[in-house]
Amino acid sequence: MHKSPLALLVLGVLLLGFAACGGSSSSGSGGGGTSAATIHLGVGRFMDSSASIKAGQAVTFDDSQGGPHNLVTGSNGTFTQEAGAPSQFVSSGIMFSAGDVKTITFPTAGTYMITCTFHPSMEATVTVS
Ligand SMILES: [Cu+2]
Repeated sequence: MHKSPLALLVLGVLLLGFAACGGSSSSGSGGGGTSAATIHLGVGRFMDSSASIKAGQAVTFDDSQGGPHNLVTGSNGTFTQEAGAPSQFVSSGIMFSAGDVKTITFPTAGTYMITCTFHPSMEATVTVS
């Protein structure tokens, strides 16, 4: 049994897609939305407390000058399920180590509170119109 040409083509496109995304926070064609705002993470705090984007655009969470963080939707360090929030925001959080830069697409309009399970005083709001 051998792989069909179509399966190989799909695999190739996937590999190219990963290669194109590697190491870069900017998103080009395909896949995620355009990064329209940046929230900088410092040591134990958000350096930007809010961001406003349009549905389908992305927020870049830039921890290049910060420390370890674990972001969830919610407030006061506690995860709260928020309808329409990006699927990456799960109860176990989005882990950041110092130097990480992650771009997250928000597909659905709404106001999303984001906090850090390590630092409950960290709170930021992403408004998606
Ligand atoms: Cu934190």
